[in-house]
Amino acid sequence: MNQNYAVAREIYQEKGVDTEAVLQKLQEIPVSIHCWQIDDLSGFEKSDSKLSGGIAAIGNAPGKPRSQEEYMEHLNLALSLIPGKNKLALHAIYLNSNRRFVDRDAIEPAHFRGWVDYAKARGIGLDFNPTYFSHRLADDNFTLANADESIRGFWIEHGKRCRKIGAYFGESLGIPCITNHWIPDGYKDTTVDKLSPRLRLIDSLDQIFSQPLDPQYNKDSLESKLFGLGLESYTVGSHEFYSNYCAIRNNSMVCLDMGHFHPTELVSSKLSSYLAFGREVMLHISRPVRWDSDHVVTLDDELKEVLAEIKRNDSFNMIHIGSDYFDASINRIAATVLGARNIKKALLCALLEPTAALKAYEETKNLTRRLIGLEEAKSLPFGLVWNEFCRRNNMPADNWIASIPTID
Ligand code: RNT
Ligand code: ZN
Repeated sequence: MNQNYAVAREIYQEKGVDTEAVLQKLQEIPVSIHCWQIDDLSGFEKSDSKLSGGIAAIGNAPGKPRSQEEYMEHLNLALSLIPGKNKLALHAIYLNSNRRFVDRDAIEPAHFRGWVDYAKARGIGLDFNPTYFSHRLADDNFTLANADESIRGFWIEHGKRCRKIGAYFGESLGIPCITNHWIPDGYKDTTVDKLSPRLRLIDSLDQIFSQPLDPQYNKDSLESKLFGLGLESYTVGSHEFYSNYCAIRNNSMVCLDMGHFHPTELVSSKLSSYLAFGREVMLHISRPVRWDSDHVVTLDDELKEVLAEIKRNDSFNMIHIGSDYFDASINRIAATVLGARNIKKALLCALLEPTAALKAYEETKNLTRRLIGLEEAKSLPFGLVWNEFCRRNNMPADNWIASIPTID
């Protein structure tokens, strides 16, 4: 056994933590890696639509894939450097349409057969995202809440088709797909009628979800947001809106994106309120810097706290972990790997936490020991366990960047 790991194992053992059991769990808990950091959310759609919807991949680092083939090479490389169990989260614009343009209201499972083969070959599951942006019918930033019935109908059809593709993923792979719906809808400036768009959104969602799908194949999540670029004043799909929709309709779960809240609001403190009602939650792990900037995820306190919450409540079957960031100012393959590894590192920290002891302090009202215990846990040698995890996955623990040829 690796000497460093042996030392770490002993140190954790003294704290009542079994690192072997932890390594096994870390191997099995899936993290859904988003496919869109690799190419700044460009996708494979044969259209010249620009990224829209109030989001932006800012930067011009060299090495952006110039073709679908190159995109796949970059994705393969990224996935080959992320240890443990993964899923891959796709967006509808990553369809394979044989060099023909297929509009969003016409996409079919067949356009994603290649991805199913890809996932099968790797033994991973797929998640899905309808693309309700970067399209001429989203130019006014209204999709499912659009007052124009034909435009709204177009996007409803897109949502319905995406759920079917999600179910196709789930059925083909034997791993449920989570289809996450995020719409940009909203206004830049002071809004007079905030209610009507929300009533239209309820109606659109009800139509999209009118066909029940086996949750073994497809589950849906609804992603709320506070504001977007050019959409600063009003967002139809707010946190309260979707929380109520999901609870009342009981046909979907909320998706909490870490960048979609007021800067002092923490996703980590929201999770238990959903668990208390037996609700599942989808997570978009992101990193906001001053705004919803979608910076590459770093191993910061809030990331560790989110993962710790899931572990402390033993809710890995209820809270689904996915990544969402896009930074075009650094190497895109490295960005994908770095953020994903940081999520897994935070997961490792959570699993290594001596939670039982900490909970006992809390139950016996020993709040001094609780705080000391939390602080001491921070300097335990989790990095040595991480290195062992990478070793067992036949992946480099450090200097993995040397495997990325497009980097200086
Ligand atoms: C946008 C949302 C959404 C997107 C992806 C591309 O603010 O976070 O999840 O980032 O669908
Ligand atoms: Zn998101």
